[in-house]
This record gives sequence, structure tokens and C-alpha cells, in this order.
Amino acid sequence: MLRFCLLLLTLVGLAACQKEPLTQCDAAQPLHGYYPFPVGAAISMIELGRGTAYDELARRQFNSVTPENCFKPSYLHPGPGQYYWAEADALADFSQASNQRLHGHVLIWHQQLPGWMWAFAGSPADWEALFKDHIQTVVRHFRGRVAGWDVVNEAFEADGTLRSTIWKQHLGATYLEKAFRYAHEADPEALLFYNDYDLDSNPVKRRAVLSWLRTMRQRGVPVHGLGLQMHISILNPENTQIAEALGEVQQTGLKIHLSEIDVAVNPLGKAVTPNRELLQRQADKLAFLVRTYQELPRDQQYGITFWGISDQNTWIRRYFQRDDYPLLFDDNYQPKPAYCILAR
Ligand code: 9MR
Repeated sequence: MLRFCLLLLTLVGLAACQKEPLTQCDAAQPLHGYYPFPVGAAISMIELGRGTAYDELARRQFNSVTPENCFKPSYLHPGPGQYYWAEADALADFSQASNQRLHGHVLIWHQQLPGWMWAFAGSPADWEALFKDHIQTVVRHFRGRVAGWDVVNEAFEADGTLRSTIWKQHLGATYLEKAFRYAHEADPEALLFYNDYDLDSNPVKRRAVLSWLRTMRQRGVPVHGLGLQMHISILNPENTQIAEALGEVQQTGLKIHLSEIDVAVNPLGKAVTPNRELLQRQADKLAFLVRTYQELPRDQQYGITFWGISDQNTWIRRYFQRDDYPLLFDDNYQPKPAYCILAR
């Protein structure tokens, strides 16, 4: 009988242990304190300053800030010759008051452009003037406040060809190179990045970008870094793909920014609850990514940035119209296993 009781107790004990989250922690210490490189978050001006726990997490946990939207042309440049700085300046003030690096996102992209740019009907010279004015006005405005810029975002297609954006159509393929030269003229101190998605999982696209970057270097174009967005999931990419991708991008010698990290747990859009198993797989994927990043030479580690703070603010829910839980903090701003595994 005694033996039976002991066995039962052991089994009950084991089951109880297994119910404990594999990683559990509070967020008493700032996450960035565990790393020698900046750890950042994309900040939404819809969330900041509403008096929720978001503000404190944004201020304390991270030492780098990327504007999620408020630096994009549709926000900053609403009319020809008309700039709207209030929100972007408020974020710059916030980051300065919190001793955080400010990373500028984004100068040239084919999305989130104001209506007047889509409708603009000028000559090639007019287009070039518009392009140059936008880049230089914005970069000059933030000179000395923004440490690095995503100068061009998502210019390549999945098959490695150049995307036919509004900029390529009106300025030709050299718009890429011009964007970097104009940004550099406006702030010679700022680090200039090319930023894109799927560079981790799609070697064809990655190699096209890397080959273009080599050409830029040979031509003396001021490109200093590469942003790998890392909108990944627990299913994709495999860890081996992550290791291969970071190994290849390291060869460029450029600064590497994991610029928009989130790890979807519901990439197939099923009905899911964020159970322990899913959240642990998310934590493990993220831990592998960050460990692999830590192996890069220190001078190539520009930093890592999460694309949001709490699951309730993620772009993924809005954009894909599905339940997902891709970030470090849950809907109640509590740290998840993904946070805890990094905070040690
Ligand atoms: O997170 C951003 C979301 O709020 C915007 O609606 C969306 C518009 O396309 O852009 C999101 O951010 C994107 C970033 O600027 C560039 N890489 C992909 C990001 C997710 O779509």
C-alpha cells in the first residue's frame, strides 16, 4: 500500500510539475540588460500614451525604438511640400527621454504612400525631385536623433528580381542606389540599411539581395547594414535555415538588424488557444534565433527589434484576420515564455 501511495505521489508530483510553464518569470529587469546589443520594439502611436502598461514596457524593456507607422510617407508627408512632424517628434522625444536609440523606418517603400504621391503625374525629373526632397527633408529633420534608417524596404520579389514599384517605374532601377546617396548626403553620420522579409527562408531572394549589396559596395554606395525582418512562425523557417541565412549575411561584413521580429503560433489560421505547448515552441524558436544572432561578430550586431510589444497590438491579427500570439507579452501585458527564455 505504501509503495502504491509513493508511486501515486510521484506521478501526481510529476504531473503537477509538468503543469508549470517551462519558463515563468516576471519582467522586473529590462530585457535589453541581458544583451550586449540594442533590443528594440516597434512603437505604435495608437498605443503609446494611453496610460496602459504598454507605456512602461516600451520605456523600460527596450533600448531601441522603431516607429511602427508614424515615419512612413503617408503619415509624414500628407501633401506636396507639406510635412506633419507632430507624432514622429513625440516618438523621438519619448525615445530620447528614455535613453533609447531611434531607428528610422522607412524612407522608400511601395506601401503607405500618401494619395498625392500615387496620383503624381510629373516628368521623370519631377519624380526624381519628389523622391530626393522626401528623403532629404525627412533625414535632415531627424539628423542627430535617428541613428540608422531603413532607406529602402522590400524592393525585391520572391524570385530575386527587382519589384516593379512606383519608384522603379518612374526613376528606373537606379532608384535604390540614389536613395542611399541622397540619405547619406542629408546625414553622413546615420547608418543606412536595406530591409526586407523572407531573407531567412528564401535563399533565392537572399542571394539576389546579397549580390546587389556587393555591387553597391563595389560602387561605393553608402549602404551600411541589412535588415532581416524575421516575421517568422513556429513552423517556418527551420532552425537550420536560420543558421544558414545568418551565416551567409555575416559574410557581407555589414551590420545586421533583426528588424521586425515576431513568431506566429497560428500560421495556418486554425482556431487555436495559446496553450503551453505552442508558447514553448515559440520560445524555443526565438531562443534559437537570438542565440544564433549572438554568434555574429559584435561589430555586426546592430541589434534586434520586435514588431510590437503585446499580442493585442500585433499587425498580424489585423492584416491576416486570424487569432495569433506572436509577441513577447500577452494580451494583458504579462511576459510570455518567449520573453522569459530571452530574459536570462
Ligand atoms: O505593422 C505595420 C502595420 O500597422 C501597417 O498597417 C502595415 C501597412 O502595410 O505595415 C506594418 O508594418 C510593416 C513594416 O512597415 C514593413 N514590413 C512589414 C510590416 C508588417 O506588414
